[in-house]
Formats: sequence, structure tokens, C-alpha cells
Amino acid sequence: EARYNFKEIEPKWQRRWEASDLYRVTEDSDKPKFYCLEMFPYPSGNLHMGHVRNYSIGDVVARFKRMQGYNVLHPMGWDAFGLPAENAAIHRGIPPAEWTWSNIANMRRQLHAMGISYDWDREVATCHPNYYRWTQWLFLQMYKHGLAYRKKAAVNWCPSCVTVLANEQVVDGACERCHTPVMRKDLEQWFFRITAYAERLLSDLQQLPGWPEKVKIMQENWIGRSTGAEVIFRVEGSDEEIPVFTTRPDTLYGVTYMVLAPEHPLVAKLAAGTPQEKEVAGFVQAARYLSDLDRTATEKEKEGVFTGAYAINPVNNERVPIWIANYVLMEYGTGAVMGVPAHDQRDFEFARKYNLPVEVVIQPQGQELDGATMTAAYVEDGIMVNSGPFNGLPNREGIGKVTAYLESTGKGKARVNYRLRDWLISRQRYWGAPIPIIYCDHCGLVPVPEEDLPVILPEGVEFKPTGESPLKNCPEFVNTTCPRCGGPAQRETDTMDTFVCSSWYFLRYTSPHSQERAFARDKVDYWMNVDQYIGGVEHAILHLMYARFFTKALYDFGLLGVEEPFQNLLTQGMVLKDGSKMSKSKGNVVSPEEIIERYGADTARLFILFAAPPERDLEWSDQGVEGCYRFLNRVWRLVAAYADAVRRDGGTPVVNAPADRELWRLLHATIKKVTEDIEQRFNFNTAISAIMELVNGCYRYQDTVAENEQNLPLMGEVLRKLVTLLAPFAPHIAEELWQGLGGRESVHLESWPAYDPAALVEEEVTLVVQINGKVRDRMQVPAGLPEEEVKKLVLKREKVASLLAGQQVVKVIVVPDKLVNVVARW
Ligand code: ANZ
Ligand code: ZN
Repeated sequence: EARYNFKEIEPKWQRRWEASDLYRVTEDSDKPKFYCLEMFPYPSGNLHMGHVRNYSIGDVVARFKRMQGYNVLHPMGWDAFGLPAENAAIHRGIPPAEWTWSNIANMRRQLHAMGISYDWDREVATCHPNYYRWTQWLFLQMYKHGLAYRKKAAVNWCPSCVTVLANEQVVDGACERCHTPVMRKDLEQWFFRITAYAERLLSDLQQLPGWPEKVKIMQENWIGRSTGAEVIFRVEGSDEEIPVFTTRPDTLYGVTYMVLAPEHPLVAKLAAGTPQEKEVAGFVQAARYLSDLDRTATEKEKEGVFTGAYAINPVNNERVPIWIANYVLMEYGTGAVMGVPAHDQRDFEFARKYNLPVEVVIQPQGQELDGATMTAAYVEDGIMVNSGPFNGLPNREGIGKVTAYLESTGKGKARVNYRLRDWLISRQRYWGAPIPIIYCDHCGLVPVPEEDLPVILPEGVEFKPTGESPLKNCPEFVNTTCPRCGGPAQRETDTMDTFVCSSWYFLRYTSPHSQERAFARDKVDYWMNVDQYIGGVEHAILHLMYARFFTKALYDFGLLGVEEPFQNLLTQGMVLKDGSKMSKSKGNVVSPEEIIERYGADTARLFILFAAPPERDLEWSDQGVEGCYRFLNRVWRLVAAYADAVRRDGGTPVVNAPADRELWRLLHATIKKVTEDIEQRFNFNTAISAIMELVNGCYRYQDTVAENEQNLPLMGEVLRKLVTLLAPFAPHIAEELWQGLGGRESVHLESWPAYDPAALVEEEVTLVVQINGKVRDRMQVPAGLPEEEVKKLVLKREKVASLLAGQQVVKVIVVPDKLVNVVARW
């Protein structure tokens, strides 16, 4: 009998599945649909263990659902635009397209070698003109609906990557990719108006019970909703007004100064002609080199300068100095803050540093605060004091009352503020989807007509990191004619953030070949939304927020019938080695290709699914891999030992003998456990251990039951079910063994086994009967029989009664399902 030769069977089945279109799907209204999606990879060149984990998890879900009778869409593609391709071009002279496509080819080959059940016919690559044409088209829809706009903005600028970064790509004040501190720079940029969806993005999180709580909390914090009021301060001696956003209108009488962000448009005007003018200009210049995070960090020294101008407090007409300071951000609220040092810690520190007055307006119950002597801001609740008509009110009530007063006098209004900023999508980069806009001297900004799409990314472009898009060096691209007047015009040379491309790829999978539209309405309606999305938690904010925004916008444009893209989300843990994340920089990488070469894809998949539940981090273990490989060999030998006999001696099993009944019970208990572990909890690890138990049970049966008494129809049934249960985890070996057991069609077309609840009951057990500790008898009783019943039964037995004749029963001790001991005396 042949040994387990994964090197032969894995490529063989991969070829046959491919040739028979086993995983190809089309819309089928007779079946319930299931859309199973793993986050598509960036084609860096090679699969890493994180990919292997992500796709193995997804493949179990897809195969399991397919066997349960669902019409399963399980696609794969490439998030193929982005910086690394461009860096390869700069450092190694390889054109980005060539680098990307050859990486895709290699990774596609590696994915095939893993035996994942993708419908490859639906493969997409975001860098293909057939794809980015529709990314451009979606940009135009955003533009048409007022959700894409251009403005000059102070942007995050990475001096090392020489590009603009989205707020989301700035981590701890530094570029997320190269960790260089980020600067501020004013540039004309394209934005998507995601802030128009802030409220829906927040409140619709409640419609997502199938998302991890931690991801929803991260999104909630990112959106950062605050309620309060906008209060309008007048500038003394001018018509200018400065609105401020505050969450504490109850402290309005405690304002002792006002602060503007250094970039606030009024700054230069206010300081003009004052003795402070020069100092102010110097301060503004310096602030550009500080990131938002550095500016607002609580441990950071608050610094500012007086502008020389004054504002008027609208409730008491007090005159307060206007300062500028690094702790106020232009992008938040109105870019201006009312300073209330007695009740805000940052204001307090600022006031103490620059000798500004501290005025208490909220008094704690039973305690007298003094602004001159207090050592920290009082930020708790209390009673309003020094607040004119509001004196004596609890401050929580005061918030509403002061706001109402401001509204009635036209000096302010209630306001909700979000931390979420509009999404900056321009990149001064080559390898991305060109923004389909033309600038005409005569007509101004003109969108490229839809029928002229795609705006093709030209080849043979020169790369010089200048901070401008390399497309600027390409006159054939830049120079064009105006679609409106036919005169000379220039193309936009910025490309789109790659997060734009990945915000709609799950829709393209539903009609990947369409030349007419981004996605066909009937197909997208059939498949959406994604029933199970699986990926890394590092995308908790960016990608998942943008994809939700796109889905909502397209719903509003009437192009989609759903408002949320991903019904259920599973965020997988990391793959660790020696306690830290597997990564090139740590030099602790185990390459999937090596593992597949040595043990086969089935072992690699099984190990990664067995080593930890999907959401937890997983520690790589060579012994663990070895163990999984031994297990598959054990399954192989077991099936090989019975395959011929089972094929000859088929039929429905008759289960009578106790050993047969035990094996039958174990089979059904295993089916139940594996089904529930996959379906309810994604506990693939415990599902796999249950399958291992079943294999042990089979070996026990083989070892303890004489060969001529072994129930071959039963064994056949058990092995066929065993192989079926194994199929989602280790698809190649399962297929090979299935054929060995006489299967005609693919095991992956089998129905998922159902268990028989009746088979789970352990029907009868044998009790040992003792009298005064000596074994005297045995009796068969129903399993789990209550103690009282056992006592009655044992005393009624003829043999026991005769042995006890003339004696007195003192007590009866019962060990349930095992033993009963009668204690008796003469
Ligand atoms: C006066 C005040 C008094 C404030 C008080 C707080 C406490 P969240 O909760 O994050 O929304 N603020 C407003 N705009 C700002 C900006 N552009 N840069 C820096 N700080 C800004 O915080 C809102 C509070 O942060 C606002 O309420 C304002 O300070 C400050 F006892 O106004 B408050
Ligand atoms: Zn024109």
C-alpha cells in the first residue's frame, strides 16, 4: 500500500479541480448565497504566513458553507497599486508594471499551491485598466455628487517618501511607512467628503453585531463625535467674527483669553501693524514643522504668542486677548478655542505659563476654589458661579441653558463636531489610478467624459523624487485637449490613494469582466453584502471605514441596494515566532513555500488552523507542524488499511455489538462538535482535535475488535464521514482518500454530514455488583440511571437476593454507571 505522497497528490488535485471548474460560481436563485471574502493582498512578491493564515481560515468557511448547500462566492485579487512598485523602479530600474505583474504571477502560483477554493475566473487586479477605469468612473460619480472636491490644504507631508499622507497614515506624528516625522505643507489636493457621512458611519455600527467589539470602538473613536456649542466672539475694533467650538458652554463666563491655531486665516490680519507682528510670523513658521500629535500631546509644553488683538465675550462683553498657540489645531472644530483655564487643564497650563487670569465659574459642592491659588484645572461637575443669570445652576443643566441663550440672541448655536476629517486622496505618485480631471485655461476644471475612460497610465515614465508626480515629466500624458472647448489643456497628474481602489473591489468581484459598468446591478444585488469578511485588525480603521463610506455613497447614488458592505467580520491574530511578530526586519520568517515543499499544503493549513483560534495570535512551532504531518499520515494509513475491504463490502451498517455502538456514537459526537465549532465559534482548533479523537477511536476499534468481527460497512461509513469532515481543512488528502473509499464525485461536492441525536446517547452500561466489597454479579442498566433506581434494581435481582438471604442491608453505595456495593450484616 502506498505511503502518503503529498508531492504527487496536491498538484494532481489542484489541476483536476481547476480543469473541472469545481469552484466556479454563477448566480443561482435556487440556492442561498454566501459571499466569503478575505482581504486581498498587496503583491509584494511572496506569500507570508499571515496570508497563509488569512486564506486558510477563509477557505474553511467557504468549503464548509459550500458543503452545507450554499452557493458560495469566494474570489481573490490584487491590491496592486502603491509605493513599493515605484520604489523598485527608482532603486532597481524595473518598471512598476513589470515588477507588479511578475509578483502577481508568483503569488498566484503560491496561492494555487495552497489549494484554496477560489473562483479564479473572477480575479481582479486594481492596476489593470479594466479595473482602474471603474475606479476613475467612481471618482467621477463622487465628483458629480459633490463628494469629491479640490482645495488648498495644509497637508501631512512626508519629506522622505516625498508625498502627502492621509491623516490615517500618520502614526505617532510620523510616516507610517518610513517613520520620518511628518511636516505640514500647503498644496492643492483632492478630497472625498467622508465627513458628510460621519453620523451614519457612527450610528450604523449598531447594525453590525457580527463585527468584533474592539473594531467598532476603534471606528467610533476615529469618528470622534462631540456635542457642544459654537460660540461667536467679535473681534474688538473690526467686523471680524471668530466662532469657537466648545464642549463646555457652561464655562463661557470663565473665558480669560482666546487662542487661534497658527494656520488660522485671521492670524496675519489680526497681528498686522501690532508690535507683535514679527513674533507672530515667526511662530507660525515654526509650527509647520510640528505634527498634530506633537502639538496636542499632553506632555508637550504649550507655547504661544499674543497677536496684539482682542475679542469680546458675547455673554458679558468682556475683552479677552487673542493668542495663537501650538495646542490648537486648524482642522478641528473652527480652529479657534475659548480659553477657560480654571476648568480645562491645557488652558490652565497655558495661562500659568503666560500669566493669564484664572477665573473660577464652576464651584464644587462644599468647597471654595480660588483661581489665584489652584494648582490644576477643576474639570468635574459643580455649581455655576460668577456666571450672571446662570449662577446657582448645576453645570450640566447650564450647558443646555447657555446654549439656548446663545441661540436666542444669535451669538451661537448647538453644534456636533467630529474628529473625522475629509479623506485626502491625491498622491504625488506615478503608480496609481490617474485622477480623471483636465484643467483648461478657458473652461477651468473639467472632468474627463465617462466615455473617454480609462485615463491610461503611460509607460516609460522617468522617476525623480521631487515631491511632484512623475507624470509631470511626461508631456504626452499632461498635454491634452479640453473635452469642452477643444482648446489646449493639461491633465491632473496626481494619482489616487490606493485605498480608493480597495474601497470597492468586493463589488467588482460580482461582475469582474463587465466592460459596460463597474458592477452589474442584478449581480451585485444577488451577492451583496459580504457574509463573512476576514482580515487583519490593522485595517480596523482605514480600509474598513473607507469601504463603508463608498458603500453608503453608492447606495445614495442609487447604484447599490445595501448600506453596509461587510455583515460579519473576523479579524485574525498575528503569526508569531519566538514570541514576536514574524517579519523580515526581525529575521524570524518561516516561508510558506518552504513548509509546503517539506510537508505539503495540507499540513501547513492544518497546523495554522490547529495552533490557535483564528482571532488569537499564533505561535509558530516546528514540532506543531511535525505533529500535524504525523496526524495526516495516521489518517492516511487508517483509510488505506480499510479502503479495499470497504469498497467491496459497502452497504448500510447494522450497529449492535458494544464496540460498534461506541464507534457509532463517537462518529456522531464528532460530527456535532466539528459542525458547531466551525459554525458558531470559528473554533477550528477544537474542531480539528475532535477529528483527531475520532481517528484515535478508529484505531482503538481496529486494535480491540478481532479482525473477523470488525463491522466493515460501519467502518466504511465512519471513514467516509471522517474524510468529509477533514475536507475543509486538508482538501487534497481528503479528496485522495475519498476516491480511495470509492467516491465518484469530488468530496468537496459532498453534503456536510448531519449527526443523529439518538446516536449520541450512551444507551446501556454494565454495573459491577459487589456485596461487602466482593464482586458477585454484573448487570446491564440504562446509562445515567438515577441512584434510587439502581438500588431498587440490585436488591430485586435473584442472585443478589439469594446471597443476602438472612442478612440485614445496612446501606447501598452507588458509583453511577460503574458499580454498586451492598453493605450487609448478619
Ligand atoms: C472651552 C472649554 C472649557 C473646553 C472646558 C473644554 C473644557 P473634544 O471633546 O475633543 O471635542 N478645542 C476646540 N477646538 C479645538 C481645536 N481646534 N484644537 C484644540 N482644542 C480645541 O474637545 C473639545 C474641546 O477642545 C473644546 O471645548 C475646546 O476647549 C477644545 F472647561 O472649550 B473647550
Ligand atoms: Zn476648455
